[in-house]
Amino acid sequence: MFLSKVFSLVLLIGLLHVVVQAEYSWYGPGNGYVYFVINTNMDYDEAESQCRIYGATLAVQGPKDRKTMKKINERLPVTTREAYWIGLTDRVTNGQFIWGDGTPLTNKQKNWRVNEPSNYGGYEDCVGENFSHSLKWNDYPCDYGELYALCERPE
Ligand SMILES: [Ca+2]
Ligand SMILES: [Ca+2]
Repeated sequence: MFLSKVFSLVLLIGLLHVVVQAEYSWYGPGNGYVYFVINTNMDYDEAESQCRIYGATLAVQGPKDRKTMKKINERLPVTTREAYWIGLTDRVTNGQFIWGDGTPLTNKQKNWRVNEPSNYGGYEDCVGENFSHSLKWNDYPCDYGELYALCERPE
């Protein structure tokens, strides 16, 4: 009897945890995707694999569109306070930025901070948003371990 009560309680807590995560952790700005910030400092590859744990990738569709990012910034205020990796790199060919979905970065999508991308030191190939609280992008070394992760998955 006692054990079954404990079991029920554990089950209830488990269910609540799932509901809370679904309700509060992921935010959908209405573009068919939902967003979540992992608020620990990571390099790019760690960020990518951390998002994968949640069945997500580093955000691609959101950062392609400023209106969507504005909504995300309002609902996930951490995105206005901290810098975070997005799914964009020029690892294959320097200067040619490719989104995580395999599409090339277009002029319309570009959101670089002034004087970026700098490819500083010749090896900045991974992109983070909200550089110096600008809401804009900077190319960082991929092994720079000081950014959060903006994860995205289909709604
Ligand atoms: Ca580069
Ligand atoms: Ca840079």
